[in-house]
Amino acid sequence: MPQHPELEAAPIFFFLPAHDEERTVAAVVGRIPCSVAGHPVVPLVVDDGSSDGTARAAASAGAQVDRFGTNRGLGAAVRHGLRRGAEVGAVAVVFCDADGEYDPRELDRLVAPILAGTADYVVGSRFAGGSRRMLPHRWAGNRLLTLAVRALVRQAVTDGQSGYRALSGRAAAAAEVAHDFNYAQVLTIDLVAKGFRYAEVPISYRRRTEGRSFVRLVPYLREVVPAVWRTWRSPHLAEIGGGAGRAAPASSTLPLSSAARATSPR
Ligand SMILES: Nc1nc2c(ncn2[C@@H]2O[C@H](COP(=O)(O)OP(=O)(O)OP(=O)(O)O)[C@@H](O)[C@H]2O)c(=O)[nH]1
Ligand SMILES: [Mg+2]
Repeated sequence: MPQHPELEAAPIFFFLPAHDEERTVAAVVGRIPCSVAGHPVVPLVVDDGSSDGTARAAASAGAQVDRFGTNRGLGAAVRHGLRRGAEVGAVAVVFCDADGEYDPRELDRLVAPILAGTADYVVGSRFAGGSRRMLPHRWAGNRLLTLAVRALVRQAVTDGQSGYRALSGRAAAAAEVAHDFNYAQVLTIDLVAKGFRYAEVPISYRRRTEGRSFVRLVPYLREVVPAVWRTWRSPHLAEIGGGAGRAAPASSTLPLSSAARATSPR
């Protein structure tokens, strides 16, 4: 028997994509638990070409920092974080925004279905536990895109744009983020089409009070709609059960229809 079994356990890798978040990033890092269910938690900040002191603030709060020389976009930052988590052999790879909207202290909720072996991809839903305070136009945009993702993946998605998610190590290794701009919709389509089991857990949410949001409706839709279409039509996904017009093979904790089949992840 090892004397300190927690030191033997595979880590949970928790990264924050961050662009110009020097005012909030240290507090978010500071809320990341040191361990969950005996798994040490490794914090990383992916500094996406910030022009402020984000990297310094993150490092002083105790996170590793990977820094892009230029701003590549949120999708690129998340792709990088997922790859880093897969490389270290993490049992789960988790990420949330660096702006303080999500609470890293709820990490145990996010990883519980993965550690229990009942899901491979867990999204923290701001709506699963009742509606949250969100600006009306953001709420409307969220609903619209959530319904679109829900229709494509045929899972009971309630928050398609959540910025708080957890993936099993295998899901993180297999995930492909189709564009650099963001990940929200394409990551879900990619993983569900590959047969990874989807689940949601309720999370808390408070609106950003510092820094600057990168969401602007027209540029957002201009980037996201073609990327969603490309991901959904991908011949690669079609080969493995996803792709246009095919039923997603993954199961859900909240099945939309009894037709949803449960399959093992690849
Ligand atoms: N603005 C921006 N954010 C990025 C980029 N790369 C990484 N991020 C980080 O991605 C996370 C999500 O960005 P947000 O602007 O908060 O997006 P959002 O949460 O959908 O929008 P808000 O609700 O207004 O905060 C934050 O932690 C950002 O710092 C980028 O290229 N631009
Ligand atoms: Mg945010």
